[in-house]
Amino acid sequence: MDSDADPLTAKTPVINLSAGENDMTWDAGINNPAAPIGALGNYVWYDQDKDGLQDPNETGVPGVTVTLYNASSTPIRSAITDQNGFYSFPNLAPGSYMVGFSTLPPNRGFTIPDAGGDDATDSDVSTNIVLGAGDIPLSGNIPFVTLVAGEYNPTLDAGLVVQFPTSVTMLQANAILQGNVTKVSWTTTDEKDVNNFTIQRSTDASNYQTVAVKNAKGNTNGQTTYSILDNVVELMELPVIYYRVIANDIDGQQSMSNVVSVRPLQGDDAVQIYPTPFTNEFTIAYPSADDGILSVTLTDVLGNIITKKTKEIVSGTNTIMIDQLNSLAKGTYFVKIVNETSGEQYIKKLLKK
Ligand SMILES: [Ca+2]
Ligand SMILES: [Ca+2]
Ligand SMILES: [Ca+2]
Ligand SMILES: [Ca+2]
Repeated sequence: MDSDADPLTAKTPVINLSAGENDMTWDAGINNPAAPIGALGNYVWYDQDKDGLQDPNETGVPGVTVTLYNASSTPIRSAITDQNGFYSFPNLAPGSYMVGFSTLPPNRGFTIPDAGGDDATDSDVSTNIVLGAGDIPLSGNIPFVTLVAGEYNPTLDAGLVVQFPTSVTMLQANAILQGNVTKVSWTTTDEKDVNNFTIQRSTDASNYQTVAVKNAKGNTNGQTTYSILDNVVELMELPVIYYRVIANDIDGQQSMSNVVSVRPLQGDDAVQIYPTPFTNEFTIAYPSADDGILSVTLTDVLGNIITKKTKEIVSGTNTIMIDQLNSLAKGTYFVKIVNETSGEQYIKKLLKK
């Protein structure tokens, strides 16, 4: 057994490691009783399979701030993990030390500590874990270790795992009537341990019944869109049908979407748009049960917004005019009407002549 560490800096020469490699052959000996300096370190890595172990295919995490605390929990030094995820605190007198990790990459938490029974290949962060928004850790510490004279302890490691905010960050629903079938679609952002979705329907916006259950992807980074079809042939005489989507987590936690609606009856108490096709302008007659805010967005078939208007509405029928459309090219457009107060949405295809 040799010693690779420089006795003054307690650093080894530059070691070239390929991604994920954790070279255990670099050791620091205790062969210099005249200058018994200690050191500790040394690794922060992505624990991709979340087993708490440093596996050969897993890579280091650069840029993590590591803080060294003395026996009275006072921070005395800090370091940043290098491009391979390594850090070290050389030149340490014998004593008790604690190491903390902060400035983690976005949406990362700490993996399970002390897995597998080998301190050289596990993660040790288990105390002082400070949680931020969405219960995602901001920082966490390894419990105190004692360094004897000249000891080098490279086993103080931190494994990071993907951790998204609880449930889903956002659950946005939409509904559109296609003949006798409602297409209910919804978009999630950053799912975390979502089991499935319950799609519910109501005819009075108060009592809901489940009409479908759809399995979730479970864990996602970014947006995912789902949809189901609901046959409403027996409900076509109703003025309005409401829907909502509930995300069910594995642990039973739930998140609910906005309420959306479709209006099978294009009668007196439903949204009317005239004239269609339109030329320079069209008017929307929107019956509302309550006071609120209505937004109207006109888009082309690609979803590009032509114009958007917002208006305060009152209980009863409200009209809102979209004008100055003369210069618009002939063709198909969509108008999306959203009751910003109740969450109801209504989408209608329009023709410009
Ligand atoms: Ca692992
Ligand atoms: Ca351990
Ligand atoms: Ca360890
Ligand atoms: Ca290590």
